[in-house]
Amino acid sequence: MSKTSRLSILIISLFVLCISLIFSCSESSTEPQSDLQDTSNCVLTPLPGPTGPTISVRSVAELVSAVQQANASGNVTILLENGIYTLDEMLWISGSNVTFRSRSGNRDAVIIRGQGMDGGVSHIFNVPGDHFTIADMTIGWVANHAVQIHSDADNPVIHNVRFVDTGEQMLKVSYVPGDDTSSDNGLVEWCVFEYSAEIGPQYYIGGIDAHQAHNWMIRNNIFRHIRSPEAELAEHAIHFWSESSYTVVEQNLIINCDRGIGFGLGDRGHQGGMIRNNMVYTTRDVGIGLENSRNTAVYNNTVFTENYMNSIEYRFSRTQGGAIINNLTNARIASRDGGTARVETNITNARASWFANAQRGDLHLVRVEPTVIDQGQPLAEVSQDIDCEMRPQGTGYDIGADEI
Ligand SMILES: [Ca+2]
Ligand SMILES: [Ca+2]
Ligand SMILES: [Ca+2]
Repeated sequence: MSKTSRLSILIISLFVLCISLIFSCSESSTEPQSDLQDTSNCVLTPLPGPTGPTISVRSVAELVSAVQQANASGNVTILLENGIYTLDEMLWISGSNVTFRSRSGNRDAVIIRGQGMDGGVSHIFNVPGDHFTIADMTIGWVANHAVQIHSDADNPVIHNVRFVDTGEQMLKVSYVPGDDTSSDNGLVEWCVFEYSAEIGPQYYIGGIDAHQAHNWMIRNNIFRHIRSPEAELAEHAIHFWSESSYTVVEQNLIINCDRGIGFGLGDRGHQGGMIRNNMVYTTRDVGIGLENSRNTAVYNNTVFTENYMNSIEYRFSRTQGGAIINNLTNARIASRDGGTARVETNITNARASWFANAQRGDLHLVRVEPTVIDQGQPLAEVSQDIDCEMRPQGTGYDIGADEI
C-alpha cells in the first residue's frame, strides 16, 4: 500500500471516528433508563394497528406533504420510517383522526426534532384537530412545546413518546380564558419527559401543563429533571389547573423535579380527580399540591421531598371534600390557607434508607417497616400498586405506592 493511500485511509478513519463521536454525543443517543418499567409487572400494550388509510414517510418533505393530505381528508395514519426528521417549521394538525407513529414501534429510532431550545421551530405538533394520536417516537429540541393540544381538540392519545429539551412546557393543553371550550378525554401513557442536561433552560418550563382540560388520564409515565436554573420554580411535572376536572394521575414516576403533581394553582382550581400510586421525588418544592381543588382523592402515593417542609399540601378554602389516605412521605402533609381534607393513615416520617434509591427516585421499599406494611386502609379505588401488583398482599394494604 502506498504512503498516500495509507494516509487517505487514516484520514477517512479519523473522519468516521469524528462523525461517530459527534453522533454518539448528540442527544439522540441518550437512552432513557426505564426505572419504572423494569421493576414493574405493568405491561405496555402497543396501540392496535391502523385500520384506515396509511401514508409511509421517510423524509421531512414526505412528512410535510403527508400532513397536508391528512389535514385535508382526516382519518389517516402516517407511518414514519426510522430516522431523524429535523423540521424547519412546526407541524400544524387540523385534520380529525390523524395518527403519527413509527413503523418500527421503536421509540428511539424515530426522532422528530426542531432547531434546539433557542431555535426558530416553536413546536413539533400544534394540534387543533380531534382524535390526534402519536406513538412510539422521540420528539423535542424546540423553542416552546413539543406538543400543544388546543382547547377544542378532544380525545388525544400520546403513547410511548419521549419528550426531550423544550424551551417551555413539554406538553401544553391550552385554553382561551372566558371561553368554556375544553380539551376532553386525553390519554398520556408510557411516555418519558426529560431534560438531557438534567436541568431546564429557564424557569417557565414544565412536563404536562393543562388548562381547563376534562377527564384526562396520565399513567405509567416518567418525568425527570424538570428543574429551573433560576430562583423561580419550574412548573410541576404534571399540572392540571384553570378549572380542569376529573384528572386521573396514576403510576407515574417523578424524579428530581422542582415540583411534582399539582391540581389547581391559586384561584385557578380543579374539580374531582384522583392521584394514586405515584412515586414523587422533588428537590425544591411540594411533591403533591392541591390548590382550590375540590373532592380530589390522593391515595397511596410515596413522596420524598428535599429542601421543602411539605411533601403534600392542600391549600386554599375551596380545597375541600377530598381525601388524603395511605400516603408515605418524608415531610409533612399540611393544610395551608384554609384548605380542608380527610387525612387518614398516612406515614410522614419516612427515611431515605427505607427506599431502594431515593435520590434516583426509586421509592420501592427495601425493608419491612412495621408502621407501613399492612397498615393502610382498604380503598376500593386502589386495587393494585405502582407495579401493577394486586392489593392487598399479606394481611392488609401497605402505605405508599409500593405493595410488597
Ligand atoms: Ca371538548
Ligand atoms: Ca400488605
Ligand atoms: Ca410492589
